[in-house]
Amino acid sequence: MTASAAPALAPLGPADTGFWTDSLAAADPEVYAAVRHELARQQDRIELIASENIASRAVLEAAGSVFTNKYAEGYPGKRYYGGCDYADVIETLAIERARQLFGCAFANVQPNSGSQMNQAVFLALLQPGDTFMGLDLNSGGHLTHGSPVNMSGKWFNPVSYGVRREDERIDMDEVLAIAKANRPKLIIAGGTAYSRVWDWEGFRRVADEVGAVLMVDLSHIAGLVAGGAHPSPFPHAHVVTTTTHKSLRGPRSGLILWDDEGLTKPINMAVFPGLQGGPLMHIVAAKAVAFREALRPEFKLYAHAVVENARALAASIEEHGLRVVSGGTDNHSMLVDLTARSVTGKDAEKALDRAWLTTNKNGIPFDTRSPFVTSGIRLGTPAGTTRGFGVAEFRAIGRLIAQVVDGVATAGAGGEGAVEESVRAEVAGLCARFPVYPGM
Ligand code: DSN
Repeated sequence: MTASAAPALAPLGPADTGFWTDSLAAADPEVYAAVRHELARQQDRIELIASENIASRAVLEAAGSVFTNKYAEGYPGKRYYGGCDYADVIETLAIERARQLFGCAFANVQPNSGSQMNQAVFLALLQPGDTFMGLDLNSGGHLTHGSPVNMSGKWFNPVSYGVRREDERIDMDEVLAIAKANRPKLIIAGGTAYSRVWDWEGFRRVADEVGAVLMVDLSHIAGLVAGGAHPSPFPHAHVVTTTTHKSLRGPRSGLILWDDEGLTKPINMAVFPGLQGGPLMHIVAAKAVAFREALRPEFKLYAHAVVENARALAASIEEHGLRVVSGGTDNHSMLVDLTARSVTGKDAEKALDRAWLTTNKNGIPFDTRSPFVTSGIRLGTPAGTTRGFGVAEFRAIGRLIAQVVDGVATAGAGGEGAVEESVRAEVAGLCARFPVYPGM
């Protein structure tokens, strides 16, 4: 195209474009509309996905702050960019608060996500091809703990432990036997769908027995540990990774914690420059805010309420005839086995969605169905507890879930419209009584 044929462009500049002044609504009505709809979805439906929560307005504000604009490669006091004064302030606050919250000596607050925090530990402590152990995905593990489709399973040599068939709990004797047979360099404890108390001390004994590093992926239960509602992995774990947006109720992100100074250089070097470039400083700011919130005494009450509510939900589900894997829960989450109802996780998730109960289909231990179909659903109480639901509300939610699932069992995948409509009305009533982001 010749210069003379170029279309006339409006001059770029604040006065003409509204660059500095336009709200999202004015600048981009389509994205704005989707954000409003998402807000309404969170306000009007009950969130039961065990890995989700409802962050405070302060966390959202920090995550949407001008730190979005800042490059701060490096670490506080040692950056590769100028102008990092305030980036240093927030990163130092986040580190100090994380250390205080989890009672450990060191923290790296830069991992952008759960996957990257785990990759960073692998990069710091393993060589490609090294053997490591993790909980099998089908027993409640995580993709990054050795799934064959994940980098952890492609570039390393994963060996899995599972749960016992009889009681669907981890068998520490089996963990020891597998470790002895395979001599892993690293053992991961922690998962995404295991609802019982983790025996950190037992895992450390196994790790010591075979000379392995013990890594705890605390993601799901970090908030419970921070609030004293689940035993802490310290001093047993050599390194702890955790996302910050699940029971911890912060922004979507990752965090690495450890005690031994000898791990500091390898871990920090692995996060930057090994794996990541500039940290997301707006998210680091939001992490600092979330950690401050979690240090408050109210957070202990929250963490204990999450567990009490999960127990009430599990009991209600069982009273209404559905089976909870392992017979109950000690934490924030549970798997519901739908096999006896001949309902798949996929159909149940869809029916519950129609009734405004948001869940996810999930494989159960020894599931014979594919991960896209599954025989179960996973439920969690962190988000509902944040909005103020207590035992009575979660008992009611257990009844509503059973009604919807029974509708699918009776009428097929399409469910029973009338049942789903009446459940939706009850959900609307509960949501109205416990508002989320009022006035937003
Ligand atoms: N996808 C998350 C979960 O739902 O548990 C874990 O990364």
